[in-house]
Amino acid sequence: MKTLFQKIYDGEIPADIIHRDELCCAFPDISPQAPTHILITPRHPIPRIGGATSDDSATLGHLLLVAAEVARKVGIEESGYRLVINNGPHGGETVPHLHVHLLGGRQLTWPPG
Ligand code: DGP
Repeated sequence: MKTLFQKIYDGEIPADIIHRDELCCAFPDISPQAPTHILITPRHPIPRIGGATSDDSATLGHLLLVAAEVARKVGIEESGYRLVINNGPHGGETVPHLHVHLLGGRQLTWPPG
């Protein structure tokens, strides 16, 4: 069965795709926590970063490079941004298909809540 984010990659659930390639896609989060809040997610589901293996190395590296490329594309490179991966219940993970949150467009605080 396809995950939610596989359905978005395949166009079965609508999203404004900002970037798509053979390994991943990027689209706005449905519940934005910042003026810019974009998810970058692999085409093939890795449930969470804690379950990734060395076979996923290239995909994981690619996700980070695409996140930086998308940040440039949407114009938050200069002002700054944050990349987040939530893992497990205490980490705030709600969708069990690995994704990188790209957050920006406002001053982000530290530590995160
Ligand atoms: P996390 O809590 O880290 O697992 O992040 C999951 C994110 O996915 C959450 O910020 C909301 C977002 N989300 C959930 N359902 C949808 C959807 O159908 N479309 C989009 N664009 N985002 C979704």
